[in-house]
Amino acid sequence: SIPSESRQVWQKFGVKEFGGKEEFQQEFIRHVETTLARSMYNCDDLAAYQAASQAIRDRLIVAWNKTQQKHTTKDRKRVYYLSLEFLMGRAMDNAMLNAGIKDITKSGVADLGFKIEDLLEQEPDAALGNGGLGRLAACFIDSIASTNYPGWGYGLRYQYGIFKQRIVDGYQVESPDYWLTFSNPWEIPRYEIQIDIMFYGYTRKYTNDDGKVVHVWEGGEQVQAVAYDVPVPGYGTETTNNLRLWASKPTREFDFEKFNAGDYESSVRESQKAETISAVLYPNDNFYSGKELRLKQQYFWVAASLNDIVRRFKKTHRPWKEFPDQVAIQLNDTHPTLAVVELQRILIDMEGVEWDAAWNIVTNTFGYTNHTVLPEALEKWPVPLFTNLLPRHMEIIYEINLFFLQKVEKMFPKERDLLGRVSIIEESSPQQVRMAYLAIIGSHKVNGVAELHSELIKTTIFKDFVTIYGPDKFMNVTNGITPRRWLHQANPKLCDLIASKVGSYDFLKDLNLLKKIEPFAHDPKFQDEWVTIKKFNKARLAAHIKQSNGYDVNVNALFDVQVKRIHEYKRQQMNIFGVIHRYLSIKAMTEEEKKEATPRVCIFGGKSAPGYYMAKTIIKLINAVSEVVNADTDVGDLLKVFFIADYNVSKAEIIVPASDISQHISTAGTEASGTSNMKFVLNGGLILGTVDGANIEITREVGENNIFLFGHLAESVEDLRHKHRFSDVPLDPNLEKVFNAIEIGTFGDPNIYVSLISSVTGSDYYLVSDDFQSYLDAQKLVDQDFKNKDTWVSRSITAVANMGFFSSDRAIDEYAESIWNIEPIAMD
Ligand code: H53
Repeated sequence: SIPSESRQVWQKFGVKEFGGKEEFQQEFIRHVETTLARSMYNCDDLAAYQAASQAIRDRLIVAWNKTQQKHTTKDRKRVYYLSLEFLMGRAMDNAMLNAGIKDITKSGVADLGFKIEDLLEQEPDAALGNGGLGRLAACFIDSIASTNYPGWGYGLRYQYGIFKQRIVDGYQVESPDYWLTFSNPWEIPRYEIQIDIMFYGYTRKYTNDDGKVVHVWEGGEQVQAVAYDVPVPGYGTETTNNLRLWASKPTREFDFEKFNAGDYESSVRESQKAETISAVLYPNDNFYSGKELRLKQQYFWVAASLNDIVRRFKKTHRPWKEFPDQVAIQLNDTHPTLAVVELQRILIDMEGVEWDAAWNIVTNTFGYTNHTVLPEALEKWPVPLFTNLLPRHMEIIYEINLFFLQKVEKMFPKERDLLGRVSIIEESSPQQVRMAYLAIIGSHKVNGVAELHSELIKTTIFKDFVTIYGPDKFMNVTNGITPRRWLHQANPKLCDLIASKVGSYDFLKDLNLLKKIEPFAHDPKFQDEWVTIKKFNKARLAAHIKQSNGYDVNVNALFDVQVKRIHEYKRQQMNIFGVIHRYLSIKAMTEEEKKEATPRVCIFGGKSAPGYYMAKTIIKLINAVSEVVNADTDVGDLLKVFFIADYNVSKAEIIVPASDISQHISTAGTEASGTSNMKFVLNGGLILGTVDGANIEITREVGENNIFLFGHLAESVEDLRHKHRFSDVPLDPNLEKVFNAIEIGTFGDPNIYVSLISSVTGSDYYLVSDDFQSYLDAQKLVDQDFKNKDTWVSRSITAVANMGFFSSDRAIDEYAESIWNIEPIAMD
């Protein structure tokens, strides 16, 4: 370290955070002229965005350094959030807001000849996630920083994020998302942090001089993990946490021999193979696909992260048993479950800790969040594949399983089937490693993400584990969203209006303060302003639709939105069948009836997994209906249908504030929580939804008059499915009309939709027919209620006023208190 006599010089010239506009401008120009080697004569929007983000980034780094120093000297327990996805979206606007420099940068760039909005548009989304799970991780790290908790995120630095979606001839076409073309100003490469990671090889054991059996894993392939740090600034605090993303590189010695022998090509090929590990995000949401490269990604990321965490702990020279007092690790779904095994391996094989003591440390360190009950999403790795890639880990899993099953047998000696049911190894052919069971056994707490979901996991997929561990190990933490991005950034005008009544912007930190607008729900002036802002947001979306889909839309129509990943369980098919039903009804209307009808704009958006045939067919149908309906002059303004291509975080920021109604209509019991439901209501839209996931708690908070619920309840789903399987359930008559229209070719070649229709006329696993009438009834109510403008707007205001509970700050406080046992560290 630096000798004390030199420190003065360091301190004298230490970089300070810029405070005012001029300092920002100075930094901006310095970056244009030096970092980018340009000048005022060739500085376009892209260069200006880059210079501005460099200046802002420098400021974040100063705060980041202070925070990390503070956290290190305070020496308190930290949380590490392990997530294979962080769906961050754009960083610049968020960084300006959280750092409190939005106004100075805005007017700063204006003086220099730029519009801040144009610069913000230059930034590509950091789209390192698929959907809800990845976006939740992004909201959570924002909240961890904003509430001053010491915490890091660990993930993978994919070179390709979620694919870009285009619509060609009504079909989804994917193209790669190479988001790093112009380099990424928001990351700090840490080339000095390199960690060797091994795959394959073999295990061997021997007895050492002390008579102890030692296990070694050797002879495998090595790759290197390099760290890239992304500063995560908290809102209204100096706390700036870290998101560390790992990239894979070939090791220095990589195929040195081949290279030396002149076999350059195959040497280079091998080294490229190392880089593919972190190259691309798997594009499945809520679906497990057992690819070896995916397991490699998981181990690569988990091993690098644990090596890093352990190294940091060892610097404190504490005894191992204190590890859980310093470190909490949260497993975001089962993707990082290998961390349980890797920590046990480090402790017993590398650090010489006894098995039981090590296992105690492990289980006290980890918490596991389950995000789904869908069977097709649960990870199960084939034992042969696993054994080949990670032979030592497989041995350790067998041991963990053995000790666990011995314990269960002792507790329930008469329950012969129980052991097979809870075993980590499924006795199929080939055998499979059940990752969720491993995560439960390796953690001290298991949580679901909304009340219904947390009850469901206790009574269905993890029932036996509740019997074994008792109910206290299982809990609920209802998801939340960050009001910084999903209110301030997406809807600045609404934010200003709310602030005028709350008296400050403090609701961005304490969302319960929204309650203060409730008294104005019936205030005509406030209502007027509320409606004007909604119109403004609808016009903004209309402009986007004009640009992307080429149509003018009527901003006075009811904007009805369903944007999320396309999945049968989310039932976009039910929505589009409902749209067809509406279309047929309009076609049958008299002119008089048409005058009474409520005009609608139905907006869809979302990506399908590239290999998901049924989801792709649903997208095709939406586009086919859109084409027919929008061109039908009989219909006019009464109905318009749009599919907005390439739905992502930045588009959500435009779409969400513009909705009057958004649809969250999953089959009851299938959507663990949903988080876009929260975003829409927070922005003054009402929900049309099923009694599922967080819709239930939203209803509790905003009141059942302020939400449109319909459909069967989760408790009836099994019975209904049973009926479909074992008897002839008649198809809903309105749905039958819809299917007839499709089958006679109203929307083009009916052959395309045969399997989609028979998925409903057959077993109807997602109960589309069972819920269809109830769905249409709810839609009818929406049409009627929307005509009564005064009540509609007061419901919208009341709903927003009661959304405080859904801040991710609240969710993080609950995790911190009941799972992580960590406390905030104030930055004074
Ligand atoms: O996680 C969200 C939930 C949502 C759930 C989603 C999710 C994924 O996006 C991917 C995999 C998975 O197991 C779950 O579907 O209901 O809101 C965050 O908890």
